Amino acid sequence: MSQRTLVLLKPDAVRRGLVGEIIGRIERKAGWRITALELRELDQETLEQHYGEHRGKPFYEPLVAFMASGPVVALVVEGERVIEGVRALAGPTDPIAAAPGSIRGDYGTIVRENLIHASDSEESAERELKIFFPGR
Ligand code: YYY
Ligand code: MG
Repeated sequence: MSQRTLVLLKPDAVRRGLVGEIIGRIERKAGWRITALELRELDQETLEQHYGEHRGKPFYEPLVAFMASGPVVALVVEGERVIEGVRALAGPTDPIAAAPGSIRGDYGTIVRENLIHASDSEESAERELKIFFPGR
């Protein structure tokens, strides 16, 4: 089942020079394709839409501030079961709990600075792709 997902390489990944490494892992999965890619800074409105489900939680304000602290790389990735697949490559939210071999497990220590966002369902992917790549 071919799908599309939104991936964000967060400001920590860009600052630490891990963009090539992370994109390389995605590219090497057989049959997946990057169909859009852009370095950009995220404004408050975009972040409020993107992370709206977390508004009111204790980590929300620092999360939004972190996501606005530098450029991110936004990608559209297409391919077989790519929504579940990129989530598996990323690993769970807490990088210390994430298994070695996953992106978060290999490079992260802090929950907020966990390197990568990936849509978590078909519904989220559709909603998030509209925010970041309207008209695609
Ligand atoms: O989908 P995923 O990114 O794995 O986690 P979410 O539960 O949707 O949280 C979004 C984002 O918020 C997470 O990637 C880091 C941050 N965060 C946090 O800073 N502290 C928490 N306790 C939970 C999440
Ligand atoms: Mg999430």
